[in-house]
Amino acid sequence: MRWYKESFVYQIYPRSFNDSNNDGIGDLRGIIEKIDYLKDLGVDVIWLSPIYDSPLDDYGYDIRNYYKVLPEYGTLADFKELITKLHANGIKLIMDLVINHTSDEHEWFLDARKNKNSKYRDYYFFRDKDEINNWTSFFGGDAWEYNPDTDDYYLHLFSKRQPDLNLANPKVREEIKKILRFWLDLGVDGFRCDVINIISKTEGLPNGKSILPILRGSEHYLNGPKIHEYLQEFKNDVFKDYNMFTVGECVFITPEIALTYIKEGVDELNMVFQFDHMAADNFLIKWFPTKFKVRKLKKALSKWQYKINGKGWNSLYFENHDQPRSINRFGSLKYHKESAKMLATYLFLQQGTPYIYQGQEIGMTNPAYEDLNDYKDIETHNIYKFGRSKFKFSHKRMMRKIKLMSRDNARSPMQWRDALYAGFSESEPWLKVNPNYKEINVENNLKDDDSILNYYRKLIKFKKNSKALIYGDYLEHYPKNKHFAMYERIYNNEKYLIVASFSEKELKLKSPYDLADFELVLSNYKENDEKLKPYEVRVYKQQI
Ligand code: ISL
Ligand code: CA
Repeated sequence: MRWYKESFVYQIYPRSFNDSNNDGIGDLRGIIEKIDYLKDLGVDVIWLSPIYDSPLDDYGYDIRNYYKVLPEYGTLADFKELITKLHANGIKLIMDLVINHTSDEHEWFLDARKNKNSKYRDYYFFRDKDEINNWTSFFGGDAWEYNPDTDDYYLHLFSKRQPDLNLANPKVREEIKKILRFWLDLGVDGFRCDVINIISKTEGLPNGKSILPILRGSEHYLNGPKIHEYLQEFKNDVFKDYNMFTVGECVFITPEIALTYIKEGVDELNMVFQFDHMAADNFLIKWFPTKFKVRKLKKALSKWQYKINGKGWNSLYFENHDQPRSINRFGSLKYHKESAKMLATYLFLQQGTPYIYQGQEIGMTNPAYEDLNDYKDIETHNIYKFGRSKFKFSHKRMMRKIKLMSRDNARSPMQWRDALYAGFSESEPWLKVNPNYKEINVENNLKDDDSILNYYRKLIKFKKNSKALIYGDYLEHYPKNKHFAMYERIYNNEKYLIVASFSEKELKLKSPYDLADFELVLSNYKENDEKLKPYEVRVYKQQI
């Protein structure tokens, strides 16, 4: 059974979720304390961002030891307790799998960088000065770093403390399979595979064609030559023996290429995280805002709905640990509650598995720190340096950008209640809490029947109770309209019609059908009339 199709996934960024021992850092026991909260929300699967031992250059996406839990987060025993308790409550757990690179403190790399004869040398890409290429790193700058010990260079597509693994080496793939089995045998129910479509690089590492300093070389690693071979190997040697699923983070992917991974029958991955809709407000480029974001958002999501339907399965997300909060991007601070509910309904009732990122269910917003030093994310600091030095942008201008786009917007501590540090910890957290925690927090949401959290609970039940909303076909109406979205989901004798306003103004409610033939079954407003109120969403149902 492809159980993931009927599941809601909740992503936890462990460092910022809940701190059980008051050292200012979230931890595994902190998650254990909140299992009831997760159960009441109604989610089926937890995706844990990396909890492995790491020097935290990229907050865990730089792994030092794949078999060990970062001591700040707890122990393997805590992990076992967490998974046992989650399972006892009917919640599954998927781990983050980061295999494009390790930390520069991983024992393989420490040994490899020391001498050319190391047995781990071919685990990475070391090259002499005259052999290196012109590729650039996702985090800005050159993708090669000098290694004084052997007087040569190594490849890193992310930070220089994240050397790329050479998966063309069968020994590396054997190590990965060992890691996969280790966690699966502990009971893990699947993996979110970090930047999985860049793990195969063209042999010989040729120069990239781009003249721009971003993504140069990408034609030699995006969906690289041996990617299918590697994923098939992982599937045949490991995955097929477990009742699990994978979701692959795939950068710069199209639905056509996605299907080469996720098509049912191929099943190299079960879903991908695509980025088309994340580019709707030009955040991928992150420099130039756009006036057409609603239309672009709708277009991107519809494209994936149509092209994947019947062949594979979509993932549905607006937020994760890399993205600013969705209310700031596509909703409204003025209509905070309304827009949070609208966004959830509009997205999650499409075909695919919904992913909720911690805090999204209470409408958390970007913290927008004033001081550059309050940002801890390496990408944020690199972008700042890049903008200042390459484009000569002013400090003020760069701070404006960072407040909008920093990945730390998603990483500020979870807001549990109106108490010091938002109830996340009793000590100063590793990253500042958003000052709006006094209003926006879980406790307030629990008290208010009409809260975002209570709406999420209702919405989750609502979707899970309907085969049409899970499996139904998708048909969009008025795709060009830039103020509202409308689509239907059809399955057997049921039809749902969803209309969602992205406007602060009242809108005329258009419809291709006579709505008198429908029943209104869900909305974020108590009263609904001929006009759509600001950020109003409505779900209509019809038996056909
Ligand atoms: O986050 C991004 C945009 O702000 C992307 O460029 C991001 O780096 C890319 O999507 C890959 O992300 C994943 O791998 C990175 C890690 O830093 C991210 O947190 C992770 O989600 C390297 O492991
Ligand atoms: Ca802690």
